[in-house]
Amino acid sequence: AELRVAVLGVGIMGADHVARLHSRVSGARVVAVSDAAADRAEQIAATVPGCRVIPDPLTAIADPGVDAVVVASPGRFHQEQVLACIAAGKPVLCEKPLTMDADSSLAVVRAEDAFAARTGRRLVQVGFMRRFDPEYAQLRALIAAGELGEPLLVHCAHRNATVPPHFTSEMMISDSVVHEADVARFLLDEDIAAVTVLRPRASRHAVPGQSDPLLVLLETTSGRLIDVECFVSTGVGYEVRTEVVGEDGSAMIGLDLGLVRHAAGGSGAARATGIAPDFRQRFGRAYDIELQRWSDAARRGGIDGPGVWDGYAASAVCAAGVTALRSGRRTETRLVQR
Ligand code: ISE
Repeated sequence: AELRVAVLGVGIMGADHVARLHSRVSGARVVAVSDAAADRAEQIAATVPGCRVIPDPLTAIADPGVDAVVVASPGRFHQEQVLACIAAGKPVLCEKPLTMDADSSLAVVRAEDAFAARTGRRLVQVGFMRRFDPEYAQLRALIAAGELGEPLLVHCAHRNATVPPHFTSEMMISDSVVHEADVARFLLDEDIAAVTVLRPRASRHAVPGQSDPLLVLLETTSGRLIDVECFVSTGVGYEVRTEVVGEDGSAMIGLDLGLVRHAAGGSGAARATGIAPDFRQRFGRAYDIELQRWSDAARRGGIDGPGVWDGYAASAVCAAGVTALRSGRRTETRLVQR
């Protein structure tokens, strides 16, 4: 039978997932949407025949006509909504971050562990879509096959053209660098032990009072280093690059072929240089693969991708990152024993 999906939160990402589930994912149907903005919910529901608006997200989760849930609401609502999905025994794809801090992520880990102990099934997948991007998968396979020798360093650039005016430097860590926190764990198969954040001179395009760009240094448990340039007001486009440097070679993904210089100046420049305007284009294929695999797994009652532990580990890195940002000091990550 078709998977009947409720999408909670239909902002940029949620609306994109509704369109994806409707037109590109097979075996799934969006039957309900929910959003704090009623007019937005109506507008998105109208794009899918038979899709209802259920204003209260917890009512949508409990609805007997809903088999599985996509959580794309603002991060502060994730914990309550994901816990409700676990209580209802419904598979959920939760956009990153899993929750707003490490303790609340750990609470979700424990709730899902209890469910898994009873049923043998995992219910919560976290929306780290880069794991489904063919280039990232290729890079991981290259490392795993030993083709680069021992990986030693990872250089990352994470740039957005613009972010909304409420986007703080803390959010640069917890909403943006959270992806690199997961990518580092995914590529290197180990945890992040410490975080340091440097604040270079701010761009004049930075949200007033915020430090943009940031330079974030992640240290893995075995002593590998990952540097992340996070710059969210470049005016150029969406640039996400990752280069792994190993003992026997290096490999880089996310390059726009044939380009040397990227000038600011709006969409024209971005289009001329082949840079994606935002994550929906750059990771469109990754999202399609992610949602198809999630939906196939959800029809069998489970998940197929990064789970709550990955969400918790990333939350713990971001918590250390926010402390490091505020204090200017190297901050160790605190993870409970798995
Ligand atoms: C956004 O929430 C994302 O997840 C994007 O991938 C990231 O590039 C952006 O900085 C975030 O705001």
